[in-house]
Amino acid sequence: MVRLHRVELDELEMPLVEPFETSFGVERRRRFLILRLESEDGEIGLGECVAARDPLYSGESVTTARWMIETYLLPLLWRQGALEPLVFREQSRPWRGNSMAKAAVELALWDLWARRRRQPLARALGGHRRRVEVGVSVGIQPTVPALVRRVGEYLADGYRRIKIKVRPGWDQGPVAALRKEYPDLRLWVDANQAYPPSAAPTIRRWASRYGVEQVEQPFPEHALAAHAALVGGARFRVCLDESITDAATLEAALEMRALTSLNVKAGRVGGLATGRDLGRRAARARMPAWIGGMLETGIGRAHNVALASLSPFTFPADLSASDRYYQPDLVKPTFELGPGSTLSVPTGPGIGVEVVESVYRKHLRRHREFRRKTR
Ligand code: OSB
Ligand code: MG
Repeated sequence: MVRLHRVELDELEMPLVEPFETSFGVERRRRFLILRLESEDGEIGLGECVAARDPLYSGESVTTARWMIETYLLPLLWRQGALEPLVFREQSRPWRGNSMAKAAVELALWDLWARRRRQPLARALGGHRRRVEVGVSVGIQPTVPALVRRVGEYLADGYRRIKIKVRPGWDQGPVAALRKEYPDLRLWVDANQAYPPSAAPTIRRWASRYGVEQVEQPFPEHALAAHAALVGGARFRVCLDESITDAATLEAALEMRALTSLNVKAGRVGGLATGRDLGRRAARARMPAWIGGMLETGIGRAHNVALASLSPFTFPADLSASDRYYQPDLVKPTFELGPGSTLSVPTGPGIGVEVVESVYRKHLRRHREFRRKTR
């Protein structure tokens, strides 16, 4: 395979359409890295890094991801020459953690790999769906009536599955109000680890009473036993997000029956190949899996939509239309909500979307370029 010619590692900051509040904080503007690889034959590959400005969702941040990419991962690409995503995954495996940094590189390699074959990324990954079912993840709102109104707007837009962020003090009230206003609503909640294991009985009570279909990551990342205890006898699904970082953590959680639904994010698990593998493992265990989101721009969204086109991912994804996050988005064409609460899977080569240079330049905060050393 051809060698790497040039790399750009950019830091951008983009305002979200509205603030996104979770149990771990509020994001108003998102800071993130975009990696652009260029091969010697002039093909490119794009990857978005989902590490946030601060290490709140996981231990990684924009700064640690930049350091990891510059110090360990790029030297690997220059050395190995072969720009194969699966080779990269094996060669970067000895370095622990840093999954979001690894994923950014792996995503860019997949895009490059698929573009060089003139193949849509979805097909390169083995996906078959032309449209993927999606929902919307709604942040904590200032008041319950504001939440009910916001959800009503998303339903009017055509979203058919709503996930709300919860935390102690923002759970029962909001869920009860939504159930009262929208009796048929397909409702999920996500706590991002905000509850102590002792909260299990109260969570069970309100989730059952108000017909919550799925409770995502109520307890801390390593509290698998607490999640298993909640699974026992629950009428709702218990979904793991932060707890599952690789095949080993998924197998351990399956063994313990600590989950009944799996959120897969390429960034959290180190890339698309591992995300696909986790989906297959879930399917083998007859466990529904679905693709989560990290407020990506159209670049990361395109990778996520491609992954969501694979058969194990049967539950609606946390991948909403571009205008739910950024206006305008970084890419063309943008992602639009289609019939049946779906996004269509791009059919062009690679991720199938192109960067809008004017938007990109407007939000660019830091630019670094690396080239192959000529001798
Ligand atoms: O836990 O799923 C999460 C966003 C940032 C960090 C963590 C999470 C989320 C979301 C947003 O829920 C999903 C999306 O991108 O729409
Ligand atoms: Mg989550």
